[in-house]
Amino acid sequence: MDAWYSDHHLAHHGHSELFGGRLVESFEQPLRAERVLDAFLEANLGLVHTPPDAGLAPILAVHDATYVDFLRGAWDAWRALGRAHPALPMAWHAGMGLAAVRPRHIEGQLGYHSMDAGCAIVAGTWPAAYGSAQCAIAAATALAHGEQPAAFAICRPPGHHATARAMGGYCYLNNAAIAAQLLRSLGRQPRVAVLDIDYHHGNGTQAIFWQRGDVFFASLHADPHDDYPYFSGHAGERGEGDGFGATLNLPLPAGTEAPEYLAALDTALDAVRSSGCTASVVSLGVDTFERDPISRFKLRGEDYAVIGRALQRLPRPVLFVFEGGYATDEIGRNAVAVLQGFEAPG
Ligand code: OKP
Ligand code: ZN
Repeated sequence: MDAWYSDHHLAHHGHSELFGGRLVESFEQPLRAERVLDAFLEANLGLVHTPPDAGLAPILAVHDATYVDFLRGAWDAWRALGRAHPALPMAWHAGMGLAAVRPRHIEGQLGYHSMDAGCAIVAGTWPAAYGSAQCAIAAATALAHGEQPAAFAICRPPGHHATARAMGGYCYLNNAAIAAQLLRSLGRQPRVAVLDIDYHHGNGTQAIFWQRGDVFFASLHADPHDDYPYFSGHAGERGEGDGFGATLNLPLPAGTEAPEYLAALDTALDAVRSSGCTASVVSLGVDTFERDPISRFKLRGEDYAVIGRALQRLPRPVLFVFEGGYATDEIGRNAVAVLQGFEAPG
């Protein structure tokens, strides 16, 4: 399978996050995508393409125009206050019990358009998020044209926490949702599955397709009672309206190891297979790894090829979209092991 990679992500760096009560250098680093690219090239799995610029239209098919305008202009508005350090939100409307009116001030807009203090904005953030989405768009376009049965979008920053109008959890644009939407429209797929195997619940993807029956969302993740994103991903969340039954959440406890993980993955794959989907997007996070610095599952390096093999059951074409994973020494190897397992003879 071929991969899509944009070096615009390199300019999104030097940002901090609020972590354990301290402002620390973000765990979400440029090195992450570099490691994944290196491992993909080393494994000789296929070509690496730079995505062409497909414009804003596929992004606006998922995200609100006001949110996209905010992302594009946030750094300049922040700079206009005389600030040269990264922008971070610090006030949110949760719990005020009022329909939030979008503030005029950039500080208010940062809170209005975010769910946490994990998404700093620097000069290179918009170009990086845009380039990351373009990787998913180009890979989905290649699949829609029937060129290949599978593709890999080496996205950075990641996307699955971003909703139609809010950033969060290092995510600005929801690359997986944009790709799924594009497969629906461009690829004329009647029903598309998004399988999210990042350690964290893909709240953004879930929210975007919550009321839609044409995109089936299944996710394996840390139980939100105990882990980020805390307010989304419980087993009882199943979608609404036309989307009722098209969301499947399989929360797992801290300390989860391969046997329980693979059993849950089988449950998710059974559901995807009976959902009538004819194409799949995998939100591929490898922060389920035992040595991941911010996560608490216990998967080992050798488990990732087994996961990839299990993913052979997904309806094709299959688009892998890179999400999380913070053990920089191993994320490349682990992510690529999933792809190798997927491509291994059945
Ligand atoms: C993004 B992705 C845990 C702090 C969590 C945000 C994590 C965002 C993960 N103590 N901070 O899903 O990998
Ligand atoms: Zn994650």
